[in-house]
Amino acid sequence: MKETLLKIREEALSQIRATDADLEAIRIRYLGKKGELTAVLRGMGQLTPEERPVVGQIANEVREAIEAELTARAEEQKAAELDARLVKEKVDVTVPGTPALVGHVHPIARIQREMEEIFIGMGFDIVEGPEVEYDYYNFQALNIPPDHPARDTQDTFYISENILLRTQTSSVQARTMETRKPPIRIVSPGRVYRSDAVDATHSPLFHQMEGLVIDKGVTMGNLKGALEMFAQTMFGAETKVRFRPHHFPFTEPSAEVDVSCFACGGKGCRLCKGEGWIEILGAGMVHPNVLTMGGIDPEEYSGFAFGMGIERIAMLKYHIDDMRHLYENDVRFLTQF
Ligand code: 2U9
Repeated sequence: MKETLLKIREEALSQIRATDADLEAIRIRYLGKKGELTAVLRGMGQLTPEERPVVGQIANEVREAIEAELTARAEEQKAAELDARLVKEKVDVTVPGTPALVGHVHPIARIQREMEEIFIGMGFDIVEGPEVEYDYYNFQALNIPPDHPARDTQDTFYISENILLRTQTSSVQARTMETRKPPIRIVSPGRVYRSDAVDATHSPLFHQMEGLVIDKGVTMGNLKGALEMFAQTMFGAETKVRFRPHHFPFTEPSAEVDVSCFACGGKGCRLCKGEGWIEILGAGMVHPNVLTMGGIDPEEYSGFAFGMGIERIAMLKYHIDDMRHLYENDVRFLTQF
């Protein structure tokens, strides 16, 4: 019986130590209710009283040895499994990641912000208003009555008899005159609409920034100073400003305003078409009729106004030769800014 026990121990231990040992199966095989060691213990009744404690002790030692080996191997197997998992699930943190594509501000929005910053620096407020507008604020309040020829040159999208898509952001300024008291110093950036065919310099939707200053004693000199400051900040400190007489219904006197060519310094080049000057905006002193319609006494107050196309400024500054690039949203174009 002693030999049987020692043989069981030897067999069990060698099975436990085998590489792919199924420890639970081995435990059941030797220590389970119907296991080999249990069978030997059951047969101990046949032993003499002297043999019983000796064999009993050996049997206990064998059981303890098998149990200890099972526990040790179980620990080993667990550690080996963990090692294998760690190798399998290893993450190489040095592998380059997938770069996230970062968008950026559209050139029109960028120039608009730049323009806003310049005017904010001069004490202007930014005021916005509706794109669907009354005929009154878009035309009549700006000294363009229903039969005025200036309406013909602004091919307008009408929604109804007296509602339209605004053709200029001056409508915002006409509204502001009714709601604010002078001094007024505002610029109104935003989308405007004209029923124009698309080409390199025209689009039925474009962006404007119009400015309005009303106070006591405002002069054309103030207008020129403000526009000079704007032009020099936008195009460079050497930039000169030139006024040419013009006509607008909402200003009197009126002027078209040129800046000296910032590409050639005024000598004449491709950008300024050999002129040395580039037209960038229209301006003038607010017409007394416009002040009166806005509820402001032209005897007490005077003002200047100006208007410019944001696309035009962006195209000049970035040397963009076709306005359509600004609307097509081709990333090969947009990523250049
Ligand atoms: C009020 C009174 C007068 C705004 C002005 C212009 C001259 C002008 C155009 C330039 C090119 C628009 O983008 S464009 O098509 N604008 O030439 N705008 S004076 O005059 C005003 C505005 C508001 C109450």
